[in-house]
Amino acid sequence: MKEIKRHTITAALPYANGPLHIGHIAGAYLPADIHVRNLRQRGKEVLFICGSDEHGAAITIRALKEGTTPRAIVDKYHALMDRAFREFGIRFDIYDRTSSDLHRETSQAFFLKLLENGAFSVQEEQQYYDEEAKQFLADRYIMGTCPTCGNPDAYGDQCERCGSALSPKDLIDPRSTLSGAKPVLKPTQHWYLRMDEAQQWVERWMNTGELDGAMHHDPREWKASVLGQCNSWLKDGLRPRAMTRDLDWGVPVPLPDARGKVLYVWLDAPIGYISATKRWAKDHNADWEKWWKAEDTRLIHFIGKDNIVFHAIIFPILLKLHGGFVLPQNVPANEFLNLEGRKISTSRNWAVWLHEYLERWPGRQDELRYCLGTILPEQKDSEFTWKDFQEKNNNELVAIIGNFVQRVFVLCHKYYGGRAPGAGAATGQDLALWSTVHASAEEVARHIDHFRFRDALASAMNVARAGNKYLSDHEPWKLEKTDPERTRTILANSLNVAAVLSIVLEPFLPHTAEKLRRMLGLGDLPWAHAFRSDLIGEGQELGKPEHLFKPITDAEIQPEIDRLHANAPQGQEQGQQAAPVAKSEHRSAEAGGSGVVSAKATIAFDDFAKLDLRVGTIVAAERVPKADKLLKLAIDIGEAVPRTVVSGIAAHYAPEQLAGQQVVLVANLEPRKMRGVESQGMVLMAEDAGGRLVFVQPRDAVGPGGEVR
Ligand code: B3M
Ligand code: ZN
Repeated sequence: MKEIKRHTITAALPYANGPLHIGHIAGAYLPADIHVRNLRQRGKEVLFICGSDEHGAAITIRALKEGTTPRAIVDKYHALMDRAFREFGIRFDIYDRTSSDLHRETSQAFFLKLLENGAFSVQEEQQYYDEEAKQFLADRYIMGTCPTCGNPDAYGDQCERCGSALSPKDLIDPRSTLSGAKPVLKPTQHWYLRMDEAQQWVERWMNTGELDGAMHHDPREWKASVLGQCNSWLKDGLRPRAMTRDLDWGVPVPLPDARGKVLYVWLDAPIGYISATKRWAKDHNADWEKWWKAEDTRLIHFIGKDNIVFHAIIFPILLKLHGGFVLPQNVPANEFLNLEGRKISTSRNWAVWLHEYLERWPGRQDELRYCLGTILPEQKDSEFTWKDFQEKNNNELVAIIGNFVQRVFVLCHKYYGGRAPGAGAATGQDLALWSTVHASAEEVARHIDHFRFRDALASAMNVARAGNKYLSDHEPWKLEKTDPERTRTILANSLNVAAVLSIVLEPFLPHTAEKLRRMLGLGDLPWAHAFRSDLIGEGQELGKPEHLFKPITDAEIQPEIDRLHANAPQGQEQGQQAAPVAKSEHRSAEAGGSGVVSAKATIAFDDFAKLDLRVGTIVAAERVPKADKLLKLAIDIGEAVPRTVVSGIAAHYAPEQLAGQQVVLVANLEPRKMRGVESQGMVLMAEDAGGRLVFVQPRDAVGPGGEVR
């Protein structure tokens, strides 16, 4: 692997169809900002890229719902997010947007190069068309009766009542959500990315780090959760994926025979990182290409877990098929942040919106940065509560950092007129102090390099803990009377610990670090200075003591908790856990939601007890003619004749893969005809964040007919 000369750091482009919430910040943006700030402290060449993702069906649907235009929606939320990021201290080099002309040109040129390189196969398919609205209908624009549970308002891609993955053609009595008319099937063609042809090299690259015969990266540095999700996709086999859509909002497909078609949002959005770089380079009269094409560039994508396969499989395939681009050295995706015991849900307003926090807690960005920094969902989902926010502010920020700095400054003003004292000869305790402080600074850097930002923040706090303990152990406020000389040394050391603290806090609490530097009369210091103990010279004039943090009272925090519950819709106000269901809203990756698990009304145990759930074994499977998402399964549940079940899994499994697969069957569901086949039950499937369906099955084999309860 070549010596790295520069770092291109991207953070997922948030959909411009709603405001940012703390889940977005903990998922991708705060980790990225910490990483970038520390790289800059170390003098590295860094470009930090982000922007609004302004295409995709979610935005057009929201515009329809609000009776406005996609342009009005994206303009509103792009401005809101840009301002919120800036105020919160997420310091991108550029926060761009994908509805720009430069992005359109960049994406279209990228598409044409892919076409030229043979990256696509063109496939014709029958798709629903609304003759009144005169447009083809994306899945979410079609509603109808769910073939599985009879829900009359199922969507073309999913039934939200029973969770079935559907395709528009499975719906009974489909209707267009645009005009209400019955849509007709018309032929349409789409350009499919030949992902299947990339299977081999992606597998090797992902698991050995090898690319084109050379070591590209060390896969041991990738998170197990990221490798796990990618490998489960690879195990199923990469399949061609449509890279164009029949939509009128997006980047037009630059081909004469593709009128009315746009690039699939997950094709154009990642290219948004490149067009943003070009925009930045134009504005700074710089070269954009070295940030994406030079082999000594390190590319890192910060994202949430519902974006993994798009950044670790699909975008690398696009970059490689285009040619000339570097591939990501790492994709350190975070898991999800929950809120007060429930999944954050934009649709249910169960969120702490960043712009609202900034309005209600002015000047207290770092209190939220700190609390989120201590609960980043790096290895598993984590939880934000307002009580925890209050306690961490009071017991850590105020009691450790605030207390330490305040005492040093008050004493230096009291004894030395606000000027730094000089240190005398160091004792063993002084040396022990500095060894702890410098070791903690070393740990901060090491943890950051491994994307362990929670640990890095804890190590940075250890610098303040060490200073606080040193003061408490030596009690200079008493010692001054009997040993002024020793007191001078203690306070000189303490001031210099505060100076090191201003360096190690910078990546996490930049507003506090800046205040501290101002109080100490320091400018920006390079990272290397964190390993010194002489940053504040004798006689240096000190700023006035400032309270870096204020305690938060119950009276201040309770309204936040009340507001959250007041905004939660009926059925959730008791704060009970939303009923966990197998399907996560994987559409967040496409529809700009927030990766929530759809919550359902609470049911009585007796309702559940009516279900007859049985373990079964698939003994035969075949496709259902003219239904590209349905398979007909023969499932043995210990009865004389295997059950016939029609299941919407054809896009996820080939029939020949399924013989012997154990499943859980809802065995007492009313039989239902689907495409002329009577289905005698339903197979339970779980959907992962990447949208893949996996079988719910017993961990160990269970004989057919085994009851599930
Ligand atoms: N907007 C998905 C999301 O907001 C998508 C990320 C694009 S990054 C190129 O979750
Ligand atoms: Zn249904």
